[in-house]
Amino acid sequence: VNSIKVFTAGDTDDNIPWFPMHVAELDRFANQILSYGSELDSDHPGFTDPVYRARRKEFADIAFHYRHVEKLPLVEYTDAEKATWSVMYKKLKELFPTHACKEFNKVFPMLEQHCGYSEDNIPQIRDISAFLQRTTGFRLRPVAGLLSSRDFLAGLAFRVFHSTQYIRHPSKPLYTPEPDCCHELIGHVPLFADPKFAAFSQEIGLASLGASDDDVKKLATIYWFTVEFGICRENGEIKAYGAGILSSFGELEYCKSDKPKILPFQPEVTSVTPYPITTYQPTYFVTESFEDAKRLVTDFAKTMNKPVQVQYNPYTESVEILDNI
Ligand code: NLE
Ligand code: FE2
Repeated sequence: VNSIKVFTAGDTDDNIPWFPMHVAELDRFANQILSYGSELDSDHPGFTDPVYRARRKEFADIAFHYRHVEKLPLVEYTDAEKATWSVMYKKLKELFPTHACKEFNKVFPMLEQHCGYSEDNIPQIRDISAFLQRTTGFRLRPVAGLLSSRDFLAGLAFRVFHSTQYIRHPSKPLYTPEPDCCHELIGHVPLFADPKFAAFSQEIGLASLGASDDDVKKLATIYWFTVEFGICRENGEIKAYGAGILSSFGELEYCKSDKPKILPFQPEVTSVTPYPITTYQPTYFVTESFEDAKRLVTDFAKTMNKPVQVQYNPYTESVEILDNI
């Protein structure tokens, strides 16, 4: 029998890593980013572009100061930014019918209808988040830079997706190793409107709460090979559902070529497979269905030996710790 004990933040045992208990506690992550979104590496295409760098700082500052109680920030994009979006959008749209999974292709027209998706408009996270809340309860919040895997995955437990708002540098529209609004809004958002995919994503997040560093790393790798770079088969044909593929014209074509290695999604294997972050993936894992993938993650989480088991309560928007008696 499971009885439910309601904890508040900081109440958990000292040897369990801290995790948010209520969705508003995700605010704590807003200011603990690993690198601020405006600090570009020397090999970044925007490194020597002062206009781009200043813009990145504006976006980072908006996210740094955002709090859960506030309305999501609206952004006015410049003509140059819209032009980059437009290039991406048109090219990707050509490939979606043949290269994206059916769940993606079902949602995409709804986003065009309800959320301002079009080749001349970069949609606003405020509108998208409202749409997602009505469909699966997912929502977006802006993020100022790179979060730790632990913090990022914890968001998913609450059906919250941390989303960047800036756009990639115009010199490299068809592939960037870094997430940007094209990647988040075109790659991730459509699938978060699918109930089964939403449940699968949340499952990874719930498994991460209170997990050891080692287990968080494994879950982050599972996240990478599914939510970011997952593929599936439809009538024997490879289709992409991972956001990192769906937002990159180059990788979307590549994933269906004979170059990558394709293996079945198996958490024990997938969670320890190394991957590059700045090139196309040499290996993809195929999932049978989102329900099946969720079941595999649930089973995998049971082998993790976590000190606490949690469940999400959508009425209170909090997680509850289950006491096994
Ligand atoms: N490579 C992807 C793109 O160009 O949109 C972004 C991947 C972010 C993990
Ligand atoms: Fe992503």
